[in-house]
Amino acid sequence: MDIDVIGLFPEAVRGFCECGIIGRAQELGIVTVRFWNLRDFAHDKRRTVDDRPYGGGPGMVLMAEPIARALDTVRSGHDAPVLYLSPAGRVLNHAAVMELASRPGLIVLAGRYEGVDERIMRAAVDEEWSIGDYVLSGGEVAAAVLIDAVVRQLPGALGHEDSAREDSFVGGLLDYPHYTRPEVWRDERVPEVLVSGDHERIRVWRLRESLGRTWLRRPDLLEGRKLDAEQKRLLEEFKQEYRGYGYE
Ligand code: 9WO
Repeated sequence: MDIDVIGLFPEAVRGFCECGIIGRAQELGIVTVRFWNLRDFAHDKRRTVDDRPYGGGPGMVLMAEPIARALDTVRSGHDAPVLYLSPAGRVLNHAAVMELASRPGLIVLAGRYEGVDERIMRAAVDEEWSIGDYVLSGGEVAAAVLIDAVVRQLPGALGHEDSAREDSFVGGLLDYPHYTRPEVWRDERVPEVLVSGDHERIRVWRLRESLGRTWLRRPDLLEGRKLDAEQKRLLEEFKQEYRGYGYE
């Protein structure tokens, strides 16, 4: 997959893309992420990319021409839908991530200041995406989130394929709790089942914890979800134990 990031501070995204899973996916040739600075596409010596808004008001607006030139350059390499990150976009979730991960390439435009000239939005932006209902300092942060979520789902990116399938949102459940050494930390012991070596007991414990946590923290994820007999039983067990502690 080819991903191109265009903005005023594309280097802010580079750090996220050159370490960890995304960095290794690039080394393995699973994905190539390129970074394009709008100032390199300005047509004047002062490398102007923004100007005051027509109609007055605070702040600056990113000009259409540098964005158009950047897109022309990027698209000469590989054509792909142009995604713009803003709170007005379609909110990213796991299904959307999988949809984006199925594409051969992405061109991600990150805005700054008050936004971009509406004429380039109409002429060149294919899709608008949001990572949540809040306003950030720039689209770059959202671009990093989108790229990370998408690249993790590319075949081979995680190495241990099971991790992708086990990722809570693949199964539609929240994650079970994780523990590591030491076995006792400040007098708190790791749950006995996890050091029992009994893989079936561990699988059941983790499934019950995932179901229980989802019920407690994100009951909306369980709405309309068909649980099998084991899952129903385990969730009931969790609820009884939880109520047994007097929590409800
Ligand atoms: C900001 C905005 C606020 C409410 C409704 C629509 C909006 N569009 C923009 C916009 O284009 N902002 C630019 C990008 C300029 C200011 C910094 N930018 C930004 C993107 N802030 N917050 C985001 C963002 C992107 C994705 N998901 C959540 C927030």
